[in-house]
Amino acid sequence: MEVYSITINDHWIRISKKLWILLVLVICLLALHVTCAAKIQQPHIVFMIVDDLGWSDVSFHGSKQIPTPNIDAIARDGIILNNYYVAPTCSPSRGSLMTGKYPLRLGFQHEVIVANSPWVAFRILQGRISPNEERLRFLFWLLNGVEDYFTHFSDTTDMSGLDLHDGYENVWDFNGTYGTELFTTKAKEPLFLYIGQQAPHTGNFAKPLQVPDKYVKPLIGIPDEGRRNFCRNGICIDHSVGEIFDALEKSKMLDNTIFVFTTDNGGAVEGTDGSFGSNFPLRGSKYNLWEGGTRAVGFVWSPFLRHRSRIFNDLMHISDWLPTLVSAAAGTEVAKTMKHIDGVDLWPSFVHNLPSPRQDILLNIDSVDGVEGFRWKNFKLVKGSYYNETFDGWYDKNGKLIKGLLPAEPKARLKLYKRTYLKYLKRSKAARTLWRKYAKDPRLAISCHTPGCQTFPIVKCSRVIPPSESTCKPKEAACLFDIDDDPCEYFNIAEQYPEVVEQLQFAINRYRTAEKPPGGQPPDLAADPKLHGNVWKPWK
Ligand SMILES: [Ca+2]
Repeated sequence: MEVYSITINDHWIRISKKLWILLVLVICLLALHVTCAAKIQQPHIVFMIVDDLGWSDVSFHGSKQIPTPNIDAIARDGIILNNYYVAPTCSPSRGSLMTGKYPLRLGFQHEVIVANSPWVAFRILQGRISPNEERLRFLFWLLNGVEDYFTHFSDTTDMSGLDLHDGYENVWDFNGTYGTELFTTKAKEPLFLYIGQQAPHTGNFAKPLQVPDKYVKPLIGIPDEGRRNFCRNGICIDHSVGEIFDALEKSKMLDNTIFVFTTDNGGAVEGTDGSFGSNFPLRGSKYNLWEGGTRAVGFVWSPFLRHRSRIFNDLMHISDWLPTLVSAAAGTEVAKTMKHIDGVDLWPSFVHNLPSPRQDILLNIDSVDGVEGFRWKNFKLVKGSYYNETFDGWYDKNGKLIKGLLPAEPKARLKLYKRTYLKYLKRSKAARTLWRKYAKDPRLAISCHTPGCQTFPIVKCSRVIPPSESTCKPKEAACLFDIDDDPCEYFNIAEQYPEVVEQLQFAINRYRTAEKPPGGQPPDLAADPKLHGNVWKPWK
């Protein structure tokens, strides 16, 4: 099994590289072992993680601003993950993905690990992959969380330099090539393909939203310029998904492929980080534990999934991908041998339409900021608040703070949108591929295979937004919500269910001793690209 890794983003390359090596080696070795022993057919795994895509930044969640027909077509023919959680920022999510562990076990529970911060695993970049591991190929990647989409230079407050790499080589000759298209081109020869797309995260702070003119047309109806430009980034991602899906079919690999799509955290709202994501109607934003920060866009598609075109309402956490993909590649018995992880093998649930064995999720314990959260069945507990309660409110479809009553959508506009959307969906590359190959029409309704299941992955809440101060003061006491009945976290029910609060608090405390000291360190001036030929690279 050849292994490729494209673009590693968002301040975490030092640890991620090591962890990714571990992940792919584990999967490859286990898969190889079982293939030899039992002649199991190995799947191709295509794993795409996108950066800062919010709940309402895809049209299959109901967004009428970002048409994502390719993403929607595959999601609607696959399994849509409707109670799927990630960390509220990049480093912890990606750390969990690589290790199958909760971020607090990695020292990733507090803030992101920035590119010029010393990190013990950093030396892994210094050519530690031996010639015997040459089949483990790392192609294009970038080190920082932000960079120019065209020049591929990354700027921090005090430092600037090229941040585009092919293995251990610096890549200078793609100046002018748009980032999303560059990585898509590089991703067309997969077997085990990890694609960490740069978008829709903002570029450098001086020019955060960059997109070629050809993506401008479909979104001229969005009045807010920042949101409009952010949406164009979302269209780029959709285009990328369609291209890769098409390439899989042309390479005759689709029949044997598992395709995973996930975001790494909720959308950043109101211009935070220069971004204009939307998590509507969920509460909060990137950086916090409300649903808007942690309930993620995600789906899995594969011909191996016998009951497709359905919504998976059971709990899932990003740490589950490691044992789940090991299970898919090597069998459930091999996945069971993975010890000391928090992730749960969901492959049998996906393939056989079984309930998830996962009953709870530790959302985080950050002792530095005093923020913690836990989901158990339908209940969710949140305690503490980041950034002095700045992101504790509700934000509309443009990522703007909602005050009072939410305006209703004009009916005529909804009709027009529906007609246009169905056309987009039918004409998308992914839909045409699904029709040609499997006679599947993604415009058809999602089916239900279990009693009480949903057929539409759209969260709806009351138009009346309660004042957050009156319902929940998470800095003073833990708040409790029933997410099944109240997905928008309007109503704090901690006083009605003190025994549930106590039980969830007890569950959190069980993890407290596992919390490692946060790994982020102050920037090291020796990391300055000026000292290394204007390139972001290992400096120690
Ligand atoms: Ca992110």
